[in-house]
Amino acid sequence: MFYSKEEFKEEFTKRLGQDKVPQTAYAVLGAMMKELLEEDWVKTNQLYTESKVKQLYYISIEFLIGRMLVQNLHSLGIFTIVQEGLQELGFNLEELEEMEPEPGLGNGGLGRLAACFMDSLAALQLPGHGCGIRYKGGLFTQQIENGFQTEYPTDWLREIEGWEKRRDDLAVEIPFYGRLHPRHTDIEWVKAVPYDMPIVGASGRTVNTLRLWQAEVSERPLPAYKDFNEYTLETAAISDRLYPDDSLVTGKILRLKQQYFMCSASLQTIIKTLPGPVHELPHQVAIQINDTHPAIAIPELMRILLDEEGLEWEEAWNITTHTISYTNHTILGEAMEKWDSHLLASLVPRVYEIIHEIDRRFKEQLQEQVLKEQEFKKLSIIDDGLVKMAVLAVVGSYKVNGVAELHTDILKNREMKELYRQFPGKFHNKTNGITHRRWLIKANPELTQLITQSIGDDWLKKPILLNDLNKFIIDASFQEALKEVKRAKKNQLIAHVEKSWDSPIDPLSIFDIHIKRFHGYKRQLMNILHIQSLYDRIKEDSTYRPYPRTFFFGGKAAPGYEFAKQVIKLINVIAAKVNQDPLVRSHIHIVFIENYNVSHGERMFPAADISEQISTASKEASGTGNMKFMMNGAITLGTLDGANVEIVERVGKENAFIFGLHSQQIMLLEKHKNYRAQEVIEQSPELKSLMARLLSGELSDGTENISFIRNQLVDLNDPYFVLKDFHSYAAMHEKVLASYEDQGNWQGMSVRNIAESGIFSSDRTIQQYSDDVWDLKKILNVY
Ligand code: 4GP
Repeated sequence: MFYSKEEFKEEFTKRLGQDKVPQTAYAVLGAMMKELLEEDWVKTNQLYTESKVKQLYYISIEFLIGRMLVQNLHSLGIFTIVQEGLQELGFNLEELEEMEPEPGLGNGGLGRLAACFMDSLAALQLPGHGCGIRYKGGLFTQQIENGFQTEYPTDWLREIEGWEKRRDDLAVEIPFYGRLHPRHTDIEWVKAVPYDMPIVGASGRTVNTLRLWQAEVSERPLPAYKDFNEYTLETAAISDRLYPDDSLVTGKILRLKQQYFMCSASLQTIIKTLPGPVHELPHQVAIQINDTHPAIAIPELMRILLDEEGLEWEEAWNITTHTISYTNHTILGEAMEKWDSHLLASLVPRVYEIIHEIDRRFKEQLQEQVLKEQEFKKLSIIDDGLVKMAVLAVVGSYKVNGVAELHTDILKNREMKELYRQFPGKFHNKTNGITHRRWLIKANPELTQLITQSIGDDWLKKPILLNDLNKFIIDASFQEALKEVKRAKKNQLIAHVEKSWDSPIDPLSIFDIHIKRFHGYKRQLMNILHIQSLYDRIKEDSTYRPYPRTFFFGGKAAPGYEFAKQVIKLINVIAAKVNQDPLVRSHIHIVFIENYNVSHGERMFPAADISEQISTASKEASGTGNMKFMMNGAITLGTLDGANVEIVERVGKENAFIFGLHSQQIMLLEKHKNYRAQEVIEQSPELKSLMARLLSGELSDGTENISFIRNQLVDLNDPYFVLKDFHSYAAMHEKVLASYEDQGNWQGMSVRNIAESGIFSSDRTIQQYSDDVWDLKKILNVY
């Protein structure tokens, strides 16, 4: 360990030798970091084993962890030493950080939440680990070519000078296929090899583990019917890509294989390393399943308990339903997984048999009640030849939660109404959170410093203390300093973006940022249509010369999601037109950030003035980007959806820009089917003209086919209410402009947002999960 800059420099120089290129410097620094945390990692594990404390395993198909180097420097409390030391040796830490590939282990909110949770567990010194898949390629790399999203394979593992440790000694075998009777034979075994990544707790010595499984060929004999080459390819595919295309049955099989692979490997290891008898499992282990992807853990745990541990059904079921808990992250039907029974029965025959039995027993219980056919159907795990994983997840776990108050209410009263009636005690809310260590301390050291100068440094460990900033709301010098920070962050973002974006960005403009996956309900379409209407207005009305705004977009569309891809194209077409127009471009400017990822986010959240959170009310389960913006002083322009509702409750309506239909209104329109998009268009000359030009192709560059956008807005009657909310959205934008003119008030709003953001730290969320669901004890790694 080095305790001073001088010690660091000495050690670093010694290891670097004569080879002073940044690549070597990066490798040396990485190696030093790994050594530094190794001892704490080993000790933490020993401590957990010896003290037999209850441990949490968080199983998730995604972990969007972002780069680790600088985060780990912060956690180890040596960031400043290293940064300054490197500088004195002629290296730039930021430049070295850029060499670290971004782990491609996640897609969006679900995976980033899992990463924040890992960070908070370690920071709170709680014994909790992640279990996932070590995708070779992860999610695709997005490039914008001629305005279109094109997808390229990502190969982050090839480059990484890893933080991970391969653990051959802990490999396990996963059974696929085969015949069950008289006993399970003809199995295709797949070997699961764990790669462990350290998750370093903030300024503590706790180092938890993110265990990622890689699929490899097994040494066990293959069944006679199986071709070895085919088997090898199929095996490698399991840990090759995140979310393989599932439009064909081969893709569906692969997704299911991934899920079973991840769950079986994790559970086998958990059971194998259990310190006590297996019936004590619920006291020794908590297993959280992140959405339905790991729901197959429920029958798999049953399989292990019944077949390998020899327990009776009742006991095994009792253990399982006191060990596993489930978080739902979305009410979108498309994301509530349903698997074809035949597929399950063929791929994992014993697991399917168990699901069947769980369903049979549950239905038997239900027979004792008077239920309508529709209710019974909703409660069926197996229905119409499909296995409904969300129902299985609820029936098989002891706690079920939504991720924001509104979302949990919708689950209880609508989406899972029937299940909630059966199991009222299981349902609870845990509003999401974000780690302030990455999203404020790391991403925005300038703001961190300002806050610490103003209220001391206790907030670093207890982010709720950001509340103390409320006393600076009308403090002119604090406001001035905050403005300075924002300016600096905008300039840094510009410097970064301008390398790849060829039209200059005005640092004095309002930065209005919309970054998230592309999806109909997230309504990037509404944003771009509004920008087009601003363009028209500037051209037509010589008195309309609004304060300059830069609209940023970033995010990926799922490869098979044509509508979302057309929205990306539309944004880029309109961007080209707007940015080239000498009159318009001094008022509005559009920037599309290619291949948006965690590192981009770290630059964008701190630079934002406006946080676009404009989903159709009731559709966004929570959102976490909204919290990252807020913590960095941006003001929410949004609907009353997801956690926006709780943000507005904290800051007050006057410190946010809220517009649009409420969730109740949306749900009523959906229920009664009495929304007519065409009528809305007819009543608005502005929308009429916009739509006519959009649908005629005039807004596109002639190469683009907007049939999916047309289909959504016209044929499908605008299911996300883009047209219905358009005018209130536009009006709120005007209010933003007016408010920005009063800088004193604006800065006050910004302070208020930061001051109230502490509650949205994932430390709060994790503590609540721990208290209400997992029952973990804080363990100090002292030696
Ligand atoms: C996301 C939700 O869309 C988002 O609202 C929420 O904040 C996030 O999970 C974390 O809870 N869902 C997904 C998904 O990313 O794949 O379903």
